[in-house]
Amino acid sequence: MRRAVCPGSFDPVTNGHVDVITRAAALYDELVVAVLVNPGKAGLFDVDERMALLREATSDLPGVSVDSFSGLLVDWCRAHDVPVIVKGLRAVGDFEYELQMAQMNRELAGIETLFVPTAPQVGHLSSSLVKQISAFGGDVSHLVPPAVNARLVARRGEQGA
Ligand code: COD
Repeated sequence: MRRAVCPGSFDPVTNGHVDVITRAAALYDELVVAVLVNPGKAGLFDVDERMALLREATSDLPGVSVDSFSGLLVDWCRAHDVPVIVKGLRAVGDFEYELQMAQMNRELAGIETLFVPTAPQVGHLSSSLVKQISAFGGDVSHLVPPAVNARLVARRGEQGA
């Protein structure tokens, strides 16, 4: 059984994340999408909501499940017997930091990292840009899964924007 994890903040999940998850899911029998619980950084959506949106966005992908983790990713990998981390690579800027983390995660626990190069049509996408555009009333429906777009629009309404 080949198993891997796609970790991230996913605040919220974008079409760029879905692309990487979809392609990783085709390579492994089981793929866990793991959301970082970061007590030092409040996101727009809490972890339960991020997980619910991820479940909705990946519901048609066989072998994909959603979990959360706190602390070191390699500790989660060891505890769940998952030997591979899959990351998406957007630009050279991503690469330097991602390479450093990949090397450190291998040194810490022998966990390998597989990089999936972004699809050109979603390479410019990030959760932060999506949140910024949406906060100022821009349309992000073509950048995120439908449930995420609905939540972002509802959030804007709740905040009276
Ligand atoms: N196209 C392709 N890939 C994309 C796109 C896109 N448009 N957008 C995002 N991605 C990829 C990212 O490259 C990343 O691989 C993944 O999707 C998740 O992205 P984010 O932005 O939601 O998540 P990050 O980058 O904030 O997540 C960072 C981690 C949580 C993975 C990392 O900080 C971590 O592992 N933290 C736990 C502590 C730890 O173990 N640290 C490492 C010590 S060596």
